[in-house]
Amino acid sequence: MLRFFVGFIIGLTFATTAEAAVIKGVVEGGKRIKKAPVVVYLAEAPGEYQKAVANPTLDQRNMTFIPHVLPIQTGTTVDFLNNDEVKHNVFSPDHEKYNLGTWPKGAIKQYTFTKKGVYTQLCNVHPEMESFIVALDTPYFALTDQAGNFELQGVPPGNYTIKVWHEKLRFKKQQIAVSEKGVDNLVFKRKKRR
Ligand SMILES: [Cu+2]
Repeated sequence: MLRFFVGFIIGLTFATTAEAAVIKGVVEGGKRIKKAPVVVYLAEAPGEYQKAVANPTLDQRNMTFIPHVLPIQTGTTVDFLNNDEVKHNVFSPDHEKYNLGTWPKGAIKQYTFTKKGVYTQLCNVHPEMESFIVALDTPYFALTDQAGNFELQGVPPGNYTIKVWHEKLRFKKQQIAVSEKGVDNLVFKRKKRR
């Protein structure tokens, strides 16, 4: 009985590890990716996954939104924090559109993103301020580093459409088969202009 039980536990542990593959690759976007990172994500994935527990923060500091690109899972509430001595505003002209108002240093406003899509973040006090919140249907997304490298972790094996979002550049989506061993060296190339 004990042996059976130990075997069962080992089996469970193995099953858990086997369910989490890693997808690694690079987005070839050159210098533009240094300035603005790329979001790499699985458009759809089966099963139920946990919602994000902690609220990510979109900071307003030194007259800039930080981070410049914030990928989130739909259902996530984002904290908008003003860290500057001046008042900032936050509004988005995209999708259901919102204007969270204008508030002073140290104050936080919140918004919950229920629909997928790209939401441009703007400040009506400082027109040069701009950033992007990218709301996605799955928790499987990652930002590239400055060289364009990315790593999607905890992906269950299966067949997926993997996509890339950048504020200026366009890339071809890809169909991939993910095994327990994961995927290495996935390369995204820019779409050719017509
Ligand atoms: Cu501002």
